[in-house]
Amino acid sequence: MPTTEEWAPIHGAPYRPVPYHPERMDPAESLARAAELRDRMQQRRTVRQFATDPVPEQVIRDAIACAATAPSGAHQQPWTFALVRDPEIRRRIREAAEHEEQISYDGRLGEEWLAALRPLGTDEVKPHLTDAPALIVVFQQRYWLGADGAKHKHYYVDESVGIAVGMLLSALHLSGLAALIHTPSPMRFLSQVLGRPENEKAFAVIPVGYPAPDCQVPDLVRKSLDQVMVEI
Ligand code: IYR
Repeated sequence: MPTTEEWAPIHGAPYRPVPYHPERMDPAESLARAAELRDRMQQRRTVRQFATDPVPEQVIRDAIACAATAPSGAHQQPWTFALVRDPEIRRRIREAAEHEEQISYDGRLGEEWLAALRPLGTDEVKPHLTDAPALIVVFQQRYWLGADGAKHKHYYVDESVGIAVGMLLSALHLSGLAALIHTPSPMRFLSQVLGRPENEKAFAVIPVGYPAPDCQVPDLVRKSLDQVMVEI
């Protein structure tokens, strides 16, 4: 488990700012880039049917590096991204996830939740966990351990990890890879299967790969800009 020295050189240190002067982008270029990013992000779809083809591993590493630039509460960076490629470990994750999902879809979720999921076509069978060539299991670090073994709180952990995962999904998509946020519930088995320390709690399992040749997605419509934005 990380100690003060290993991860938190700024903890308790005085404020010592450094200059930050990024070159200002020409507004015309800003406009063009924003429009292009908007259109490319509009094409992102959550994929549940993956090809088993391998993906360039460095793309995944770079996407995780992008995610790890996310802002976080008190800059504590309370995340761990476990990259899982081993087929046997993926098989065990699938087995445990499908066990929990079976109970969920058999009634644990409740009628209202099941009705909300119906148009998405999800069920307890999770082939993506073994078909996709890689899984990124994201853990949130609820606290950190000081050199003396004392537990220290992390701040805004849900928000910080949520932002990092958003950046991860964007980076993967813009690098040409498909992904899925999978949240089997409860997720405790992930800590056991992956041997993670007790300060870490699983946040999501993200299969990453290429869509299968016969991949299908639900026919969803996104809210328009004026449905999601208010100008005040
Ligand atoms: N975790 C389950 C159920 C599920 C819940 C929501 I909210 C979704 O948007 C999709 C699925 C599953 O992974 O099937």
